[in-house]
Amino acid sequence: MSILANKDTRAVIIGGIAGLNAARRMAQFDFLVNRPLTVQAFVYPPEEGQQKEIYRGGELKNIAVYSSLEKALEEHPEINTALIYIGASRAFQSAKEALESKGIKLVSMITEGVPEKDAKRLRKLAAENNKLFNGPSSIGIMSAGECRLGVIGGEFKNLKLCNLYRPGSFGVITKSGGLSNEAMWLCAQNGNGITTAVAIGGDSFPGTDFVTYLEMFENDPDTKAVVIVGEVGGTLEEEAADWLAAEKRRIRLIAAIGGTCQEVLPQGMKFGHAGAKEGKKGLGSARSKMNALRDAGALVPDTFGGLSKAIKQVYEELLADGAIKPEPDIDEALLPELPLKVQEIMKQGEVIVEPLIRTTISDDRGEEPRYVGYAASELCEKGYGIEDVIGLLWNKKLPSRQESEILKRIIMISADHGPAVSGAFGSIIAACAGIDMPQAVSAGMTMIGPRFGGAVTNAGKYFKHGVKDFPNDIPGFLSWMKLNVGPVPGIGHRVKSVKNPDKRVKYLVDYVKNSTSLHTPCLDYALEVEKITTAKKDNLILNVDGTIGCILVDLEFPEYSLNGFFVLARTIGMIGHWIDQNNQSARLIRLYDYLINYAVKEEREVPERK
Ligand code: Q5B
Repeated sequence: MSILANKDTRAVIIGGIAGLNAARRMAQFDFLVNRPLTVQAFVYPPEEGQQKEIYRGGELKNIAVYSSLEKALEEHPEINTALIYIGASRAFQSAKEALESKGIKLVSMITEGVPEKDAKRLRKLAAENNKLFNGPSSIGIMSAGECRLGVIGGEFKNLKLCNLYRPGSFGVITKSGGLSNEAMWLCAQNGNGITTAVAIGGDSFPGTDFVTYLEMFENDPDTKAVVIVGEVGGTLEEEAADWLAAEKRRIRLIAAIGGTCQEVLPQGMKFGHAGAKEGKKGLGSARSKMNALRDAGALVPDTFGGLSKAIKQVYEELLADGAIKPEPDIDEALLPELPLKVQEIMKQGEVIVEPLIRTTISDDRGEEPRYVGYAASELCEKGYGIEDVIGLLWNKKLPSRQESEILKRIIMISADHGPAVSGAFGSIIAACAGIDMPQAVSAGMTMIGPRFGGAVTNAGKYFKHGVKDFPNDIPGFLSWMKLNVGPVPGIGHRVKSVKNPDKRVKYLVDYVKNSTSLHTPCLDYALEVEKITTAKKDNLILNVDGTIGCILVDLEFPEYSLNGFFVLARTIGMIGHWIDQNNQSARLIRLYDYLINYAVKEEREVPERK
């Protein structure tokens, strides 16, 4: 058996991230002793509605966060314990609510810095409601083989080393969290382990005293002895001594008291815990506590170092009396192990995981992104530009200076073409409808397709095909296109024509051909095609998509990357249009009737339904 917590304990944690960490530690213990999750719910208003992920071994559980204790208890009536992990300013109110809640029997608080008057009020409230309030400043409660409340016990391997997977015969009561772990370890090494260990917290006015817990241990037949780790300050140890002396007790009492060093230090000095301070005239000194406990019949070693020996002595006496039987040896290898994370197993070379995706262009696992191996900041420092990053990420090659200049011009020249074109118009309508930037720009983006802007890839593809399969036969190429594809991508424009040439096209062609040494078979072929198509119709010029597509093919960019240049460049323009409309606080657009040809039926009567 155990006191305070057992396999039926179900807890709510009131608090944020620290509470989540505690819940994760508690779930490790649940896994070790093969019990259902202890933590059933969180209460933390800022994260209401969230689900917190907790692993019980390899099993993933989602624990709901509620805005109030009332709501948590409504959904989880099985909760009987509350752990307070919230800041000092709200700890009192949370603990009060928990103590006043019907189903909750035990409230344990880790919060430090709770005002003494509040701690006293909570203690009183607990007594009035016939409940237990443990803490403040308590690391928690551990019932071996049954339940862990809080982070008490430390990491998983420590739980095993302290035999906490099964009950022993020693109860533990400490003020200090750290020493509760130490005491559990000593009970495992020198005895057969613990039934329950309670850290009551080191404040001056703990919610529950030693005597209350001693009474509980006395009534727990499995607890044969209790280890108290006390310290200078307060009267809890003296009260424990009085309790022990008052009548014949079933349990043996071992007590280690910290703070005898006070004897060589200035009087009245305060130690680590808020309550660890000797009173006036040596009241509450470690020495007086030790004497009182010894006089009452407790086994009290001179120093903490003597605690091992004392526990061993009592354990052997209990064995000799037949009060306890030696625990059968447990094969540690049979105890569950926390599942390793995939990364850890991979490191050990024991598993091969097939990657879900493969990347060949960038890597962010170091201090900064590397594009095809080159650190982004180094590219900046060495004077490279956005066009070089494009070369790396889209073509896995660092362009030459001449190639970069061409790419830069392509982007600059196609960044925008006024508000009338499909893409910009789409973004403008969206902006006027109050749509946010990413969605408004996407509205424009959806326009990019075979007729508008999205002909770059296919222009590159088919002109390349022409160069290869119809090198000296442009009419043959055009017939093949008509038969197999339709309009030649990259040829034709809605408003540009031989008489109204597209200056952008002219500029790009001139620049590439006259200012660079790029070999341009694809562009040359397209210009020959243009001669034939414009002879048929004035507007069937090599358009901006076609020109860009051919130049990019000549720059050896992958075919399917080519539309990316129009997409990228035009994103700049569409963002500009969105900002522009917003700057003007533009109003919602509705088409005027005169812009619509209503080619519809005359108004008529709806026939009766048959
Ligand atoms: N015909 C661009 O057409 C447009 C023909 C053709 C043979 C062709 C059309 C087309 C291929 C796709 C393309 C990119 C839809 C254009 C761009 C960016 C922009 C936009 C901006 C910017 C225009 C009339 C007659 C018909 C057709 C024939 C047309 N195209 N024949 N090959 N390629 N091109 N798109 O004027 O005998 O009368 O039946 O699909 O490259 O988007 O500024 O606005 O920067 O924003 O509406 O520059 O050319 O003509 O389709 O009514 O055809 O010409 O067979 O002949 P239109 P349609 P017929 S650049």
